Amino acid sequence: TVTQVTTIDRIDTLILDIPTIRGHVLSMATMRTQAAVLVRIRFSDGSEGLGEGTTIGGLSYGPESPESIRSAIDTYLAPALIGRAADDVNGGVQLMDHVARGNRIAKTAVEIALWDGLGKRLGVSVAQLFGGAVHTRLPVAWTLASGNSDTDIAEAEQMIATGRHRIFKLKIGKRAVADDVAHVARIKSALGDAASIRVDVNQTWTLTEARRGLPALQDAGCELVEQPVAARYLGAMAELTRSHAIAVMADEALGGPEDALAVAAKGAADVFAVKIAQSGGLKRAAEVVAIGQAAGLGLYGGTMLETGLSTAAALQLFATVERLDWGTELFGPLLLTADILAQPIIYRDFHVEVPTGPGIGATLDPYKIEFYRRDRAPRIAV
Ligand code: MUC
Ligand code: MG
Repeated sequence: TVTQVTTIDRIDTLILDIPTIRGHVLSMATMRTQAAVLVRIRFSDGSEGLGEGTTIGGLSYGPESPESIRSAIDTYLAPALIGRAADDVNGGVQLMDHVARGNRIAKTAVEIALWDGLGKRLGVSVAQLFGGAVHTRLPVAWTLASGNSDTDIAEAEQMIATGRHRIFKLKIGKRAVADDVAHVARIKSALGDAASIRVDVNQTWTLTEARRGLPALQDAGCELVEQPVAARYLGAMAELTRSHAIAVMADEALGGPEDALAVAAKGAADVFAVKIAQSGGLKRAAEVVAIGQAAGLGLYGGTMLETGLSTAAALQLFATVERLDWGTELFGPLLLTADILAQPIIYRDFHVEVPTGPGIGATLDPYKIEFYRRDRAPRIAV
């Protein structure tokens, strides 16, 4: 008998534009919509795998845009993968690294679809493929970024009252350091011990500003500062990590395991914000986690503000991690006006639940995809 090897038959991509529930004011951009690149892989046995790649604020966050993610997949990654053995995810990841440098978000979207397909064919979750989940749910933070302190306080109070979130990340770095610190102090004193307050500067401060900012944030009751200075200033990050009790978290500095090793070796952070997309996929993110663990650093499950699809994928991996001391921020679907999953991710009791079911545990709502796809046909004939 001849056993037929299942192969990768087709890889399709599309971009969805989904409005956010409010303006999301970051130091580098204000988001009013999120663009998600969806990947669907069809395999020769009829099975399918889904993946997603997003960035933040178009090109303002990093070197990949939704359009570049899509074109890297369509033009380079997909043609290299078509016809290959479906189950050989590691071989596929290695091949993508061979045919394209960088382009981590594009690779992530494809890799997730490969894992999803493999899990579905085997009837197991992706967490199972990574050795098994050790958590069924994880703590989940919310980002306060309306641009207004009073609005942020009201939003946080509602989140606490409804049992949704009690960990808050404040986006700062747009205004003068003293103004930002005053904003953080106001929010912390309004919420008190009911909330954990952290900030993300998204690389905006100079070292001089950070030297003033960190102790002031600490005095205001803020527990952690994420990426206070530019990602490439590891020396500055190391000084800040060494000099202040407030935790310093690396985010943009972590483009995969090689960066993770450099940050750890230089003592340039107390905590890793592990993002599957920034790492270059689930496997690379697992390697970033391993380096953080080996270095004795804290871990945090980061987001690129994905829809439920890649949020589900991230949950599959983070569910396998022994300790995420700083929790997660996998709230992406909640920032969007529409959930594209047939069964939305569940947020309850200050936690996000790890989806069960084969693969990444997510199924799309076809009507939402049709509605939000960028290239949809006009609804009304003109
Ligand atoms: C970032 O830099 O961490 C994650 C949450 C959020 O609100 O924005 C992001 C990006
Ligand atoms: Mg960040």
